[in-house]
Amino acid sequence: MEKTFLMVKPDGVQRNLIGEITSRFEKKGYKLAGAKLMVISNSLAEEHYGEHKDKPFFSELVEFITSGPVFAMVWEGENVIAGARQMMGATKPSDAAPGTIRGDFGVTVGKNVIHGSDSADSAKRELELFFNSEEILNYQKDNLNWVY
Ligand code: RTP
Ligand code: MG
Repeated sequence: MEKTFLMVKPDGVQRNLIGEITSRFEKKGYKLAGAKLMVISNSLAEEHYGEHKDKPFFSELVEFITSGPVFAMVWEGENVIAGARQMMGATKPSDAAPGTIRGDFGVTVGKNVIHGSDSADSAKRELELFFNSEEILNYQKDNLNWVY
């Protein structure tokens, strides 16, 4: 089954949104396969956001994402990579539709509450960066028979 990497950013953790956000993905019918509260090191942040290293906001982005705990998660489901991106909403909260996470909880682009992998390649890369294979669990959830 497809997997993606999602992360409640430091602003979402501070604003008590871990429960709200995980609840949305659970209710959708995706399966949580791994999760941890962690502080991202500078080198991990620079690697994770490497595609943006030449952008003017890069240093601000690294500073923000390392500024406090994040809640890193592995979610599993059919088309979960694209589906989770839809549930997150547009990068800029001002463009994000109501009903999406960024649309409902974000105000500025710099503090937009959640990260999600944007393609199969980035999901694979980011999952390997953040999780060991033992931290990604393979287990049965019988209620998923009512999703699929
Ligand atoms: P993310 O990687 O965090 O899930 O966000 P995304 O795919 O929706 O957006 P991306 O283009 O990958 O940008 C990564 C993060 O950089 C910050 N950003 N700031 N100041 C700016 O114009 C600007 N543009 C992007 C955002 O926090 C964005 O989530
Ligand atoms: Mg991105």
